Amino acid sequence: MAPPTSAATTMIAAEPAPIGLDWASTALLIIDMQRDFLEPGGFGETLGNDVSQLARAVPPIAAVLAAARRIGLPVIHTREGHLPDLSDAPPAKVARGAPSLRIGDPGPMGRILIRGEPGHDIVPELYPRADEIVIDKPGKGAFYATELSDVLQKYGIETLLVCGVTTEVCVNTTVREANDRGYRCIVIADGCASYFPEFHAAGLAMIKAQGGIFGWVAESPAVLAAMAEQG
Ligand code: C5J
Repeated sequence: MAPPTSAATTMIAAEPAPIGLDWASTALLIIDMQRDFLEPGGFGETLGNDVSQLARAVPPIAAVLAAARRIGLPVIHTREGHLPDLSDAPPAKVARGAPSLRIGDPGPMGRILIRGEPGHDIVPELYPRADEIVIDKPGKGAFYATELSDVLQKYGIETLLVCGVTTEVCVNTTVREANDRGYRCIVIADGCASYFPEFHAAGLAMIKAQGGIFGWVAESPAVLAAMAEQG
């Protein structure tokens, strides 16, 4: 994929303030839109969550993904999961809580949160194209124990459009990691979701508080409007 070459600055309506970006140094980062989190029988449901809460993020992400593909933005999908032998799964993570099935146990979509299993895959509506980047991550943050930093450097990325699930866990952790590494994150509010609507709201509020302590928050129509200016 070839990123756009224009160095023009586009403004996006966002909170706490509008933000200008250069599409040539911007990527779309889609966090963990996996069947294990969104569909019944996966990791999310084993933890007792109502997985239907996450479906609302799919249409906004699909719209932004289509626009990103149209304007040639680098697209990066992440997947949380572990190696089949669980060698990258901290015992403290596997043992945590009282789930109906633990990480690695067989479930209706294969072994829970294990790479290569059907549940670990990305939902069909947002399925990565062959030329898009897929980062497998063992943790909540997309930078921990992954090649994401190298990928962003390779593409000369300075700004990330971030969406996915869940707002307060993997999206928030990744945005905080990115912020500490010098990236500007624009979080697409309606392109994120949580099993807990109040945590979704709090997760976004934390990012944009204090003048944008971790980044910016924008709605997908504002992002799409800015992308439409590009082509
Ligand atoms: C969680 C995630 N919630 N992708 N993972 O365990 O947010």
